[in-house]
Amino acid sequence: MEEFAFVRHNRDQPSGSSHAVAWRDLREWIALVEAAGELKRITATVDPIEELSAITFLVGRTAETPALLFDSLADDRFGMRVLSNMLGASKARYALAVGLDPALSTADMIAQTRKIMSRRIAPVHIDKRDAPVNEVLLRGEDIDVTRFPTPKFWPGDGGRYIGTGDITFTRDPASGRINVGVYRQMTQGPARIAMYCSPGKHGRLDREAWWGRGEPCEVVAAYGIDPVLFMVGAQTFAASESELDVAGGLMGRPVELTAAEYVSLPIPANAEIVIEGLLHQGDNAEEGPLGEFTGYYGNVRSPQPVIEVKAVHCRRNPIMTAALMARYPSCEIGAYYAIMRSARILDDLERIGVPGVIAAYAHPAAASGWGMAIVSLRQQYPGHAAQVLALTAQCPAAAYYTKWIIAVDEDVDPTDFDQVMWALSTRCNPSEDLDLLRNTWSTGLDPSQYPPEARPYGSKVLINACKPHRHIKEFPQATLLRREIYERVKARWTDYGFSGEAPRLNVFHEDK
Ligand SMILES: Cc1cc2nc3c(=O)[nH]c(=O)nc-3n(C[C@H](O)[C@H](O)[C@H](O)COP(=O)(O)O)c2cc1C
Ligand SMILES: [Mn+2]
Repeated sequence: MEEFAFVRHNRDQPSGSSHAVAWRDLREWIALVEAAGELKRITATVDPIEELSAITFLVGRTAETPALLFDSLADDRFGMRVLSNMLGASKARYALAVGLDPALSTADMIAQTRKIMSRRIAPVHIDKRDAPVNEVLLRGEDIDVTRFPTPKFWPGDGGRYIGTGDITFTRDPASGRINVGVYRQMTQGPARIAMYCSPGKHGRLDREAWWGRGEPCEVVAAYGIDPVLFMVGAQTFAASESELDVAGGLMGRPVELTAAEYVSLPIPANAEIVIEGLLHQGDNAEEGPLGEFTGYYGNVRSPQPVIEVKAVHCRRNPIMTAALMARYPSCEIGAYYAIMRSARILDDLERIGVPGVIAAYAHPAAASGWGMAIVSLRQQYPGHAAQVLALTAQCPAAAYYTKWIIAVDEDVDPTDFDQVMWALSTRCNPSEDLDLLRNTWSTGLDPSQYPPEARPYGSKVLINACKPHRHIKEFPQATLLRREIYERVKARWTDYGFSGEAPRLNVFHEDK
């Protein structure tokens, strides 16, 4: 296929570790997910204004949701394509992006993610002439980003959003660290794009540091990008750390960068669409609202800094990556986000040193993994569950937004909602087992509080759904199968006339 045929001189040998992922760029990853039956190509001409997002939303309501590649967009003079639902609710596409086995259970994927997310591999620089992103280069009068078939997602959105499934590079002027963040960007004019970066985000801290020196802030943004750079761009790492090194670690090989035309920042060499530009202090434009991951319109329209676009790089027939923000499971922030956030909660609890923690899950249906965290533990001493609840509630990975923190025993799998409901309904006595934390770290995007000014302060409920420790010895036995009987039934499964394999069990009856 022509679109997968671009070959660069030095791209055959994966450098770095032997765990390198089986793709080089977005196109190779698309080929991989297509071979796995995880891609749907839409050849009918689709309007990027509300129709593309409507299709993405509706496809995302069903259980198996493929990534969607829109080949033909109305009024497109650029031969552009749009990829939506890149990762979404699919654990398989996440696995294919980071080189894990798509058949792993969610709990095993979280455990594997902890390993690969702790690796760091620094990026490498390749020659401009070898960078696929330089197939097309536009400067000066030739730049007109309003010609791109950029989506408008929801009826109440403030405009067309070129940047949703994006990444943005900024540099800390003091340390030189390059940050990668996913920040929404609304098209304003041929060479003007407004960017919303909320307080405390590293892109915003970098911008303020440059302005503090009286200089404009250089920006590089990619609007068609591979899934790993997109995923790490949307995770919070230490302000001093570059997400480029984390992306290298996840891929098992370095991110490839190349020199830009105008700014001193590098650009991602294998991206589909990249802009270079400057943020000038005081140059603002009205931005927002945008339908958000909460399933509501978030911030009101407000003036936000504008990127003055100095250069556009793209591949021929570039693929824009567009992230629909909506209620789960139609939201781009889905399985991958839940897995990564859960991995980081477990990392935090391990660092603190609390014993007995088995597993954790931040289910994506809870406002894209932000609303709830469930942790399982093997209770070892009085107050153990209360300790795990309090530490989970305020550990860096879980503190933001999370309203519901639930502790369950080791026989309950936090990734299985049916089991969690069972524990809540049989081991939790609300008058004894609920505690509240008030004035906690939250966000203006949580619509549940009034007046809206109160919203940055949240509250949390700690729910102990473990067996009551005081009565743990006399607590009734759960009805479980005897292991020998289970093994026998499993071995004879097809003799009974059932197809496939017997369901997996990992807890069994023990004689008291
Ligand atoms: C699709 C998507 C859109 C996002 N939009 C924004 C945004 O407009 N502004 C913002 O501050 N954060 C946004 N985020 C969250 C940030 O990407 C996230 O907080 C990330 O940690 C920011 O990087 P930083 O920690 O290096 O600042 C978005 C995340 C995703 C996945
Ligand atoms: Mn960062």
